[in-house]
Amino acid sequence: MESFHKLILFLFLSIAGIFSCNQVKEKRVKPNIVFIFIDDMGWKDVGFMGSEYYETPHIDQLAKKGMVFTQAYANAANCAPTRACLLSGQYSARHGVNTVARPDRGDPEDRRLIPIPNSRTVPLEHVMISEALKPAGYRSAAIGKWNVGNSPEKQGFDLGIPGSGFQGHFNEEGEYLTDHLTEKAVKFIKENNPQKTGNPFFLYLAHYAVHTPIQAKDSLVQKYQEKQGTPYHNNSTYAAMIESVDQSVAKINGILEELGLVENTLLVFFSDNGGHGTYTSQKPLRGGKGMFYEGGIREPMFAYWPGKIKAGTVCQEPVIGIDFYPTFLELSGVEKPIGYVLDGRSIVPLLNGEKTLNREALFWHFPAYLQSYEGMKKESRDTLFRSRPVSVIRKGDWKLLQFHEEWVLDGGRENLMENNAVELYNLATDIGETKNLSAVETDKRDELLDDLINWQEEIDAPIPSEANPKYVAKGKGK
Ligand SMILES: [Ca+2]
Repeated sequence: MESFHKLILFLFLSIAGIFSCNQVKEKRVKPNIVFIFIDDMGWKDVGFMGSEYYETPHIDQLAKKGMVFTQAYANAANCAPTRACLLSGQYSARHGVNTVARPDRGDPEDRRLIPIPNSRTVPLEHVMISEALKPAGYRSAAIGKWNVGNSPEKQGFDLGIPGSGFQGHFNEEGEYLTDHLTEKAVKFIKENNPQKTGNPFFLYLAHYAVHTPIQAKDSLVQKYQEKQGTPYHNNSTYAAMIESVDQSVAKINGILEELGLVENTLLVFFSDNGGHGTYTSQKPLRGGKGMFYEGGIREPMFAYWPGKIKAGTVCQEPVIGIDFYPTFLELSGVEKPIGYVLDGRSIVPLLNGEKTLNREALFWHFPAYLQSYEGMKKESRDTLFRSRPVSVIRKGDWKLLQFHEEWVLDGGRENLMENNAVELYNLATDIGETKNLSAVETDKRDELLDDLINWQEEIDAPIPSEANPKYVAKGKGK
């Protein structure tokens, strides 16, 4: 009799075990995704990347309990294209959002080429990540800055909450935009708690911080006014803006903890381009927002998912904004939309502890002009522009920049030793891009150039090639 009871108990426990295992499995197949996207935050603008002035204790804590990426790249050096690429999973050449607003910034007399017309909108036929996640039942919200035309709702988000009613970072009631968006995000998480809805959620929280205008809450600014800055970080208002971002991350993680969701939620922290050179510095990287040197495109990033991503890990593999789309698809178990091209790679193997994706190369293409401004002139290629039309390849430790003005107008490949059309850097030994090796490492230069030109042809990247009749040769401000 006793053994019969034991048998029944054993069977009961087995069935319960199988059931609960399946539940765990089922849950893990479709994790919640929280993507926290900061605007214009530079590579060194957080404690976990080494700032000794800005204070980001909550961000640092999560970074430490997750995986830090030291070579995470934005797809562009400014807002709109980087967002368009990330949300569509495609390089700029496919959707045409190459820059912010006009492609012909700066003085017409200083531009040697006619830039490629820019699109301000990702066309609706491009399937954004929010749409692609729908078959897996995701409830999704885009909260904050959008910047890619149409509306989030037209691109598959269930909810879009812009930062309307704010002039700069405050509204008439004195509410601070970062706090406002955080509250909306917390509300979304509460209302879409999968334990109640049965559906996972995808939160795309795109802060307007720490973009200009540099404005912060007085209560935080004072603390930094009293604190000794460093040669590179010393703007008290900018520091206070960053601290508000830190508080936002703390609140988002706080609600996930309160609701018991952290173990089934991937939280990613990322920025859209380099920091603004007037207010912060990416040193030892060269340059900042608007440039295709590392300071303009390398971003602070961590991924946090307790129990899934090993705590205290650092990933040095280069990753890029277009990788999030296939990453989220893989985690949610959804197939890529039929016939849709994705240019990125899933970083799930990296999150699982693998060291490399064995990817051939990363690319950037910028067929436009971005004028310079005070604070950035020292580190750009010339003092008039942060960027002139340029294409870039990163392959292994090497990075090559191809400057289209010299390429198109000064004899291209045949004249490389004289025309200064390419720059080549070894990032392993020269992270600050100080030594142009294009005239020395000619084999490596040619290899990267071949790859870059092949890629341009494959993706049909539009190359500015028409000389600007308004151009006046008066030196390039070098
Ligand atoms: Ca930006």
